[in-house]
Amino acid sequence: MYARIASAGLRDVADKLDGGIRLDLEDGVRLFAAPDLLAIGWLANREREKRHGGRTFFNHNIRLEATNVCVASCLFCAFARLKPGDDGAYTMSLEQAWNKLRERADQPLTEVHVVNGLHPDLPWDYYLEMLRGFKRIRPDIHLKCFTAIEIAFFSELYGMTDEQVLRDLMDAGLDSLPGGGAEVFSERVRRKICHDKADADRYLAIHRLAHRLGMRSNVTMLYGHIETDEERVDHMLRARALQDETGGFQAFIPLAFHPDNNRMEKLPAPTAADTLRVHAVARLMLDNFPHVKAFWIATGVGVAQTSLWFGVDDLDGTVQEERIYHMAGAPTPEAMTPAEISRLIRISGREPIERDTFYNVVSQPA
Ligand code: V47
Repeated sequence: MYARIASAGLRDVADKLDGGIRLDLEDGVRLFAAPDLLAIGWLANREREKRHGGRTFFNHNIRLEATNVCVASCLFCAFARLKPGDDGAYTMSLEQAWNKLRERADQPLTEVHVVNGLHPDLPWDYYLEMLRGFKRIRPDIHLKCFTAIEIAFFSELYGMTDEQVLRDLMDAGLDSLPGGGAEVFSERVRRKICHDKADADRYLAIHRLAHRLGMRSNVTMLYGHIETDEERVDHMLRARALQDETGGFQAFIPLAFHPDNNRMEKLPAPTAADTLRVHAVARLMLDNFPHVKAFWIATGVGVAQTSLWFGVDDLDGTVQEERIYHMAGAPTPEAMTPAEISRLIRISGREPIERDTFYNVVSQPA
């Protein structure tokens, strides 16, 4: 393989990785430009196996989107509706939200992942009470809720500091933050695709604060639209720099852009080859991130399986009732059982491990 790495023009990158020397912006851009995808996959797989061997993580979770009313106007979004009465707009009552958990009393779920629109007129107590209710129904459930964009929005809407917002939510039961809303950190890209929500510095500042308050979080990257290779690598490097400071990130999650029913629908969806490359480059650049996750809803199941040989060690979870991707045209199922995910991992030649949100082993399916 070393001959192949050399003929791919990546000998010096392999040498850096062997010597424990960090890759820089220029290395990352070259990894995106080099034609030999398998050489890059091989390098990323080596890093993955160094950390995790063949172990591949997933969790038994549900997704809840309590409202799609959203004052932001992200061009890529097919989920949001601007005002409460608009066609297709919905906001769950607290009872409806809690019922999503009550209905699954028979499932050994370990996590609820909540992502909402930025609703302009719900009371602060709606969110606090939602979390308290989930913990009343299932005291042991992990609540991974609200992107940093939602946290920034709450601070402005309710006139609080980010720290007050996070502390109130933690008191009500919040356990960690998901990685959504990061999109691409580049100011140029944000101006074009999501100009009216928190910028990259604010996003990262909220994660820094969450880590300081003792929470863990993830960070995503929405790829395959107007961003350049350099902007992808810059995004990874900004996440890596914060991880150097805090160590609070668990997973980096590239999210494949889905072009249906949104204002960027003229763009093609990213190819499978690009998806594999993005995950592989993330594994190579992000030497301080324990996990690289492929969100199977976004990548498609087959590509997610293949990605397990391109640097990925985590497939998110069972998910259930995902709306953001399905409204943007995702053809994947809306849920998988733990047995189905385990089988998909196993037939990819990897070892399935059911984890909790902190990557503690819950079970090792046969
Ligand atoms: O922030 C919205 C993305 C994200 C589209 O932290 C789209 O464990 C593609 O962040 N095409 C929400 N992407 C989902 C998310 C996530 C998913 C899985 C695990 C975790 C985690 C977080 O979905 C949004 C946005 O970047 N998104 N619309 C679209 N048309």
